[in-house]
Amino acid sequence: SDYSREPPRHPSLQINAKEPFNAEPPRSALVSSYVTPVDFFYKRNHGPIPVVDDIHSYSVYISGLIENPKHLFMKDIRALPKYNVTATLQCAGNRRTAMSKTRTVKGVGWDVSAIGNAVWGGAKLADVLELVGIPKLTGATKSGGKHVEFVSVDKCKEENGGPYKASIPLIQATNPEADVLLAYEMNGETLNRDHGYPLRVIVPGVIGARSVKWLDSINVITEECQGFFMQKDYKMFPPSVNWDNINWSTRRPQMDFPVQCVICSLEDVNAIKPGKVKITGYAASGGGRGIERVDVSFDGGKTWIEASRYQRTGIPYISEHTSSEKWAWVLFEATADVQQSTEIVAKAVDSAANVQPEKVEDIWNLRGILNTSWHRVQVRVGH
Ligand code: MTE
Ligand code: MO
Repeated sequence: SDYSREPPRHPSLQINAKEPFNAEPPRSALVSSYVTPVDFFYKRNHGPIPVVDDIHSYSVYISGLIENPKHLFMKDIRALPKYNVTATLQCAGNRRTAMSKTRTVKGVGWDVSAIGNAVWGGAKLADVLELVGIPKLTGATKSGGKHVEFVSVDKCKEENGGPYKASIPLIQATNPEADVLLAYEMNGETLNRDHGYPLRVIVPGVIGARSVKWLDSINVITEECQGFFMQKDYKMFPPSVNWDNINWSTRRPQMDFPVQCVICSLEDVNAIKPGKVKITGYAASGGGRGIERVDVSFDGGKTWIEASRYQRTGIPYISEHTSSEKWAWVLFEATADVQQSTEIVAKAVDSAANVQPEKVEDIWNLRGILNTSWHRVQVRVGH
């Protein structure tokens, strides 16, 4: 594999793996703006970054169990109505390093920043699929297509040198309200190479693994995609399953991500002066479920206060409010007087009243995915 044509990257990214390139920003970068700047958006790759030289000849081939297979060029996709969707993308492996501390797990180590919030601009997949004769809100095509598979052009060792792929159900793909995009812009700029130039899928509310970058083709198929990343990875197993007794076919591919929150203004261990401490962080839930509440404890979990939440600075967040961005994270803050060394803890509740698990041990799984345990940071107070 060829890593000689990787794009330039911001020097402050923490590199978790060099080839393929996997990196995350410092925690503090995530709470310095509601929309994560492209440079500070985590980069999660499984192979070298593809090079698309000729944008005019670039096309996405849509075929499979449909009546009118078609090559769509960028001009065809840009001719469709353009939507800007603010959506948080989170890798299922976010916070894996912390899970690995209880018992070793397999996978790239991530701190808490394998997540970002961006404004994605592009065409709705539901509109694209209409161009090949699939009406809105279709559960199955006449020839029995029930899933939409996205195939990339990158080369991954897990696929024996083949491309990265994933699928979502056809009913989600053809639902305009699901806001699944073929995105060519990120934060108002042309999508860059790291994030999928010239075109990527964005599946809001779902683990990042299904938002396929560098889209090459779309297949309408009967069963969900049989690729490695759908069938042999990104599945949630109970703590009793290990590499000797694992049976991948017993679990479904993970789709929606669960409720999550993280304190970003502090590192795992901090030295502070006694007095007022303001903490800030992010909270997000999958499936379009808003954040109902973020609880913060300044005494290791004995007592809790409710954090204030916002999506637009200065405007309080109300999860059922029509103007709230349902696919996007909320930022939160809480302040307390801290006079002695303690542990600060945060946990969120989503609009379906889902809560985060207290202990990472209870959700430990061999692939180290979906660590959503209460987030804890230690502060040592020096007088
Ligand atoms: N698409 C392709 N083609 N190749 C990949 O390696 N990684 C996936 C997904 N789409 C991947 C991909 C994973 S696991 C995640 S979390 C997101 O892209 C990361 O997107 P980002 O690098 O834009 O943050
Ligand atoms: Mo991921």
